[in-house]
Amino acid sequence: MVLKSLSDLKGIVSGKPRKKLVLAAAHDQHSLGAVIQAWHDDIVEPILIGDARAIQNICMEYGYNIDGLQVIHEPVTEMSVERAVRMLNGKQADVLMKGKVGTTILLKCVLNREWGLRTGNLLSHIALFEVETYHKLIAVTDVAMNIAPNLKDKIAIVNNSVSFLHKLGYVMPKVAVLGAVEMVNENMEATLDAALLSKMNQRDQIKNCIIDGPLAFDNAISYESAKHKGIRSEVAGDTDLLLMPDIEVGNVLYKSLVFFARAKVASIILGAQVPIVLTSRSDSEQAKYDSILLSAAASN
Ligand code: COD
Repeated sequence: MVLKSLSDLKGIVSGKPRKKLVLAAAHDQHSLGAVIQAWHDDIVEPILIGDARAIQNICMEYGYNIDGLQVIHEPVTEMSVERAVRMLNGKQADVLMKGKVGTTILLKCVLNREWGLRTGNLLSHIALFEVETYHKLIAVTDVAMNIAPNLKDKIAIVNNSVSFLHKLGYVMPKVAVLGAVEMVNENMEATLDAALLSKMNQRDQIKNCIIDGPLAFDNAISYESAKHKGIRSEVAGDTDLLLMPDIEVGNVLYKSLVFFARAKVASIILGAQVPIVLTSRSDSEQAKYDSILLSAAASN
């Protein structure tokens, strides 16, 4: 199966039981709007942790009805995140969502050794983009958590992403490992890692996907461009997942797709005890709603 638009995610979650979602630092209008919509659509049952007065004020201003929802008053941001994470660690809910709090604060709580959401695996971020100029959704990893992944980290990131894509119905996702060029250049580490990942895939050391790399961005997403350069590849021009060399490249691509190409996006953290909805504070309410859908699709 191949997904063409983020609204296809609704088909995947429909009929599944509602997920209990904890919104940490819930006093944020876009996050509240998205969560309440997902509640009305029977996708989640939210628990709001944050500044209760600020939450009430936002709801009054925007006409959100939260009667019947559990609201836990915790005005100190760090404490509201800690309470949310502890609740998930205690298996009292299924999904964590970031509200009005910085990414680093949230991730550090998630990684807390005592009460965090570690599993022993590497945690990684995945974003799914709907871009008008591409024939299907395209996933990008890691644009928000792992800063400079080494080869071992990249293997874990691919495995996290591939398992997740299987949950969405992909059988053999096509993975392009990006570099600045499509040839191995001994001075460009990203191309060396890409070649190793491809070979590991050929030898079945990384399974259930087709990996090719290094590929430059143009030949990863354009069949014409790959053909023009004489690249023979099952992945080129038909990529499902782009593996980024590092967070800077990933984050710039993310923002370029959203701001220049007006792409729609949904994103979550994988590999923790539960899926974590982690969108940028500048992301739209729609992006937050679609990310909630994605977390429900990822949740067991
Ligand atoms: N998965 C599992 N464990 C991890 C991971 C991971 N991805 N990252 C770190 N750990 C573990 C380490 O093994 C170690 O035990 C502990 O956590 C601390 O590791 P450090 O010292 O490398 O990490 P921190 O705590 O300084 O930072 C972890 C962050 C995730 C906060 C850091 O990597 C980070 O800031 N990432 C980028 C976040 C960001 O700014 N994104 C912006 C884009 S919107």
